[in-house]
Amino acid sequence: LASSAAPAKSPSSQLEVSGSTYATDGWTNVTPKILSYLGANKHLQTDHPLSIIRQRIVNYFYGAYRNQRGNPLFSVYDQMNPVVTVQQNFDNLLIPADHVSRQKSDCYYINQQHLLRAHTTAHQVELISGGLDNFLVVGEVYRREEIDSTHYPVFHQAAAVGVVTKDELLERNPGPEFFEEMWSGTLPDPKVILPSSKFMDQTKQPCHTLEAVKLMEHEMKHHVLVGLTKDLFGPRIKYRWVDTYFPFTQPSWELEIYFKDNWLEVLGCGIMRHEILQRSGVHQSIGYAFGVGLERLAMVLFDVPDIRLFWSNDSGFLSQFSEKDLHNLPKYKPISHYPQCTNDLSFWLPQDIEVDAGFSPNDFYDLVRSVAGDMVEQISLVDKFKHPKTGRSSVCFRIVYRHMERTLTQAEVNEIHKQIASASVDSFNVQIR
Ligand code: FA5
Ligand code: MG
Repeated sequence: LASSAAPAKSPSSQLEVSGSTYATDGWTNVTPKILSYLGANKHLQTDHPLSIIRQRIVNYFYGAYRNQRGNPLFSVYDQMNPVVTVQQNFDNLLIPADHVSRQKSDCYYINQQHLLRAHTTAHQVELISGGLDNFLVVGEVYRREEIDSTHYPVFHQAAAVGVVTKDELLERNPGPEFFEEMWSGTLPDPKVILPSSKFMDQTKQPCHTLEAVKLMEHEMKHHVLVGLTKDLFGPRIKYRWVDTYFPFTQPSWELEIYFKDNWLEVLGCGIMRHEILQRSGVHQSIGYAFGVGLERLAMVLFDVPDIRLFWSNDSGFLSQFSEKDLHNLPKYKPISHYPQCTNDLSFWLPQDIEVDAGFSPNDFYDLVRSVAGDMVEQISLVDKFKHPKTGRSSVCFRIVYRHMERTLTQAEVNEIHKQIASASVDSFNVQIR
């Protein structure tokens, strides 16, 4: 399937990304549009709502957690290079080689070895190996995603790790002898790659006692994360914990917040896989880790209805936020609501190509982003059809156009729609119906 129009390849098959040069290969799927987000640093921009959220999170950690000398326990890293290796983003975190999250259809690869980080957890192992035990990593992450009001291909995360030694945990919770058993006889062999923790006991890892896990779980959920949630949203915020699975934590949970009549997932967390600590040179310790989406928090805190607004340069949006008053934050006032315009696009895929078998909807979404940018509010795959005689597959996408800052004319939408159609023909060799 030819998609020459999409990836950002130069004729020399090299790509320059934040000052370094990378050879492109069959994995390269970053687009110029996506690369244009590098260095935007919305989380560091004065008066930007994402920067306000970052400061609120950092202030909470600085305020609530101090070491014996009274210094902040957590160190903060907010300018790490978003270009990471496959090892950082996946291998170091025990993400199995065949895990879906590694697929080309889900990540932005620079080449087979490098990608734009898909989560800020990608920096976890290098920081622990460097000797840190409590830290936050804040930055933007990149994922090939569907298009709707709560998903965007570039968004921001704060990922954190809190590691305590056996002795520290003992000191905080003096008493029972069960801690002696905490790292008992069944320590994992660090050289053995475990297939996937998905099939293991999700209540705890074999090397941990239930008591140690429960103590860490309580510390993480009810002190650190509920503490943060209430600090941000006030004591009456409605939340719930949902059991989940991550390859790098066990057990694992998600925190959801009730927002606009729906449960909105804001973070993932869990007890760190012991192998990760072991391989980072940390042995007599247990840790928790979490990763929270800044846009999701900002949407709840400021009542921002659409994730695209965080990329708006409109002064009507930005002037509503001020870093001067971090604890008395205004709700977002919609500048105005511009009308939507909906157009369908149907095409025949090439012979023997089907949805998710040679044609990934995420490829189409990237193409739309490259052509139409933020004029598109939503896309959905509304129909799939296989012709009984020719065997060819046809798809229909419904594209909802709405600009955040002005009214689009029907002529303008038709023109962009036509450009999307012809770019699809060029990139995917499809036939418009
Ligand atoms: C992760 O990225 C894990 N690294 C989190 C983690 C860290 C778990 C450490 C355990 C230990 P997930 O893909 O669920 O998990 O993303 C975490 C959060 O990022 C989500 O809860 C959500 O708030 C936010 N998020 C995810 N995808 C998007 C998106 N497309 N747009 C905006 N926010 C998103
Ligand atoms: Mg999730």
